[in-house]
Amino acid sequence: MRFTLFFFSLVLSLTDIQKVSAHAFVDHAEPAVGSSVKTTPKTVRVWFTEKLEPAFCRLSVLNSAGAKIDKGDTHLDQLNPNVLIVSLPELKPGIFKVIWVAVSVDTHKTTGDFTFQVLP
Ligand SMILES: [Cu+2]
Repeated sequence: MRFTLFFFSLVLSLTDIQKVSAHAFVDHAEPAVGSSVKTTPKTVRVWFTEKLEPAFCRLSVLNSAGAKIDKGDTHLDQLNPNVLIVSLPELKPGIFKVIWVAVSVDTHKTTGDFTFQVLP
């Protein structure tokens, strides 16, 4: 039993070493990074380059006054563990900033932000 545990943790640490360079960064998003959209999106979806650890991930959406306007329900896409989703209220035209905090399954944390615009 003790040997099995030792072997298991050895395999885990080797796996860890292989993944050491794999941090989660934004692959693409909906609305797209820097885009202008005419229809108000119901959600912001962000595709990351790695599988995410949902408990430590967050998407925040701020309006141009810097107020947080998302519904605070950041969650993973049930079908794709690389995708974070947060719901939005009805948006008025303006520029919105998405701030993301991502922790990949290798426990590395990355952060960043991007904007999109809702046209009148
Ligand atoms: Cu990493």
